[in-house]
Amino acid sequence: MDVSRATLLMLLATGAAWWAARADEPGAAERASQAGRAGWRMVFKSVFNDARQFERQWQHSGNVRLARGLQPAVQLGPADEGAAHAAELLSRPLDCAERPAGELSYWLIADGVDPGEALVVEVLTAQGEWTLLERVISDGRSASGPALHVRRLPAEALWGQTRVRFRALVDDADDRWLISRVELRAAPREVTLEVNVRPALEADIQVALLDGSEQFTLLAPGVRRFPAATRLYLLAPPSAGGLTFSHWLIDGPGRFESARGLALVLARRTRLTAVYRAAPAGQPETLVNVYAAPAIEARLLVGVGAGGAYLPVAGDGVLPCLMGELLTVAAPRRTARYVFERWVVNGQPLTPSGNVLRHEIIGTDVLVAEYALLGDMNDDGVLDKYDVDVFLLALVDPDAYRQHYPQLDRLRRGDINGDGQLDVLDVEPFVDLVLGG
Ligand SMILES: [Ca+2]
Ligand SMILES: [Ca+2]
Ligand SMILES: [Ca+2]
Repeated sequence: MDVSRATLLMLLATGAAWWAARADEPGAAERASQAGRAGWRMVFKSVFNDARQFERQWQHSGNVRLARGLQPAVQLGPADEGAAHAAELLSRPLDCAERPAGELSYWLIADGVDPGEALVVEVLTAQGEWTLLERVISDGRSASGPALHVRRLPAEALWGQTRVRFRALVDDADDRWLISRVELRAAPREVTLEVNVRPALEADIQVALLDGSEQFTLLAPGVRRFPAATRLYLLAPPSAGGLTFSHWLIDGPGRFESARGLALVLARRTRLTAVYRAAPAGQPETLVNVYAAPAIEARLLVGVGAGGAYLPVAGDGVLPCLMGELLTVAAPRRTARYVFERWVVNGQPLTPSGNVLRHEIIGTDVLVAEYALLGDMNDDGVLDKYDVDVFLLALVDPDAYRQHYPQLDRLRRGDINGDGQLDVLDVEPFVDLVLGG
């Protein structure tokens, strides 16, 4: 008994040093589990430092008790008075419903356990069966510290009442399995988006995630699952099967949206229908050309309708539209090298011109976002040594600059670091730009 106690203390001391070294960091289990899995949420966490919480979180049978080391743990075993028995630790039901993936992690020390003896880790499936996650077999050697175990849950365990079970056959007075920090994490809940077309047609719906992470074409009728609370923008084609877009129906006949572009947050299962009808007079399909000149590093954003959501389009976007439709196009105010100057609509410069353009389609329209080179203070289209004196003029004598270049906005061109001021802090980035250009 004493020997085993000494072994245990030594192991715990080793483990404590190990834990202490990581005390200020996020848990290693956390890091291991979250690597490349942004947005995963904790479903269950047990750290075994509170007896009442332990009894709420777990059922147990056999010799199972909390262990007071520096790192709190739960201990399966030893065999009381040498009587072999099954020690079992069973979590309360855990809700993993609608989670696309899940993962169990825990830390384990096998102390005094004979070679070949095993700890069995299982989860309860929706069919009511226990499925093996891991069988940890002791090699009989002393561990140098707790070891992290991470296991993916099988799909059958992703339901509303799953449970985690640890069990071991304990047959000696010094057998101890020490488990600490049990965590179950899962990917965010998913909800279903169903997109239909009326009458029964096929249509390519453009879909963009509003966080900018993804853009794709969904063939409707079609179904796709997304993490709950995903913000989406959908754009129906202007025509399908010889018919013209009329409106969107959202979750049945209750709500509708007349613009082809539809922004929504997926809070729950959602059904959308794109409704098409015979083309009304004066609303034929047309092509609209939207691009930036010169081509900038960033994308323009095009919204169809008055809604505030946009579909990113590449530098030379040709967009099928309907006559009379309202487009909202947002050009980035600036990029690392360029600054927005004005919109030119069908050859006509708009002055003054904000970077967000609202335009009603009147034909085969061409919408151009014109950009100037950041730091091109004399407006000759190049960035070179001839801009240096002019930059200094704009910096020290704004009135004189205005007299020389009445058509130019000194702040837009000269605020190189983008802090809203043209001042000495822009000198160094300006020099970098000139040398780099
Ligand atoms: Ca044993
Ligand atoms: Ca210049
Ligand atoms: Ca500045």
